[in-house]
Amino acid sequence: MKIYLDGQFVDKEDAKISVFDHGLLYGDGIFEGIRVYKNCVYRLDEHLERLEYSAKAILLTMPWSREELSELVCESCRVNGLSDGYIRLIVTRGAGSLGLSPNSCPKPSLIIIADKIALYPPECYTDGLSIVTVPTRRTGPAALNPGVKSLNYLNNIMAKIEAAQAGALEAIMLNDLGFVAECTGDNLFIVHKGVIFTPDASNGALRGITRQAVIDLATSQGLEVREVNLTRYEIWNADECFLTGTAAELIPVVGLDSRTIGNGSPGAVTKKLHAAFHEEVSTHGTML
Ligand code: PXG
Repeated sequence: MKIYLDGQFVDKEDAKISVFDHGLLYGDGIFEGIRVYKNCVYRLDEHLERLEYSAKAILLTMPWSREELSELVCESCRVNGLSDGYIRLIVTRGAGSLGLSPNSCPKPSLIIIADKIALYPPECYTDGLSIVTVPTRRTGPAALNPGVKSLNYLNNIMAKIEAAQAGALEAIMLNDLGFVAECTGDNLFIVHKGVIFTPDASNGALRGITRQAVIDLATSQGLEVREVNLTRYEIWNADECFLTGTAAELIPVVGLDSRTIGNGSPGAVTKKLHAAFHEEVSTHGTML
């Protein structure tokens, strides 16, 4: 495996960064998780746009153009012979001195890993997940805006640990007001009486690329999608529930907090959107 690191492709064993990198010292940096399907990088432009937004939010000036980053992502797949897989693009603040100020970091680092990913066992996609709501809340926009895909995921990692302690593979995170924000690495949708609902981004949900793809697909199929405030109550009483994310793709949820959702198996709308999503990913994207 070859990793792109600051201007060159190096062996995995040689892909090393400084212990003074503020990405390591403070989680100061940003990233994107991107998928490639059948030699097409799915919605690459949207991922790079979100990366630029994250960079702007944390006042990190990226010296690479959108076109350069796009080419490097594609080149990383080509170099590794990866036609189907997962790309992790990371921009760290770079090496500096001890102390929080990014002013000591003159040069951000760019890392691109092109690899495979399997987030959940295959049977979870056919049977659905049973998940839990955890105590750790999603950070509010006045702290670290959840729209920033930063290298500091401790908030979500705490929630993931709490999920595991409760015997679940994923967790619902609420915001400080008690509304549903999202899961630790996925956005959440429910279906109720034929209408699709998802937490509005203002509730602390990342504007997921997969979330938007599913909204677009549902709308184009004549389904109504509403971005709203949701509580656990609406999810417990939904007919269907599913999660979306680049790594997770689209996965059904059939239980939450010991309540069965719908009839306890993946619903018709979920299955329809799952099929439409897989149809779309194999036909939309930037060719390698
Ligand atoms: N919410 C959060 C907090 C995320 O990190 C998503 C939603 C889904 O967004 P996209 O754009 O991918 O549809 C993400 C992104 C993992 C992992 O290993 C998952 C993500 C990021 C980093 C790691 O599970 N998902």
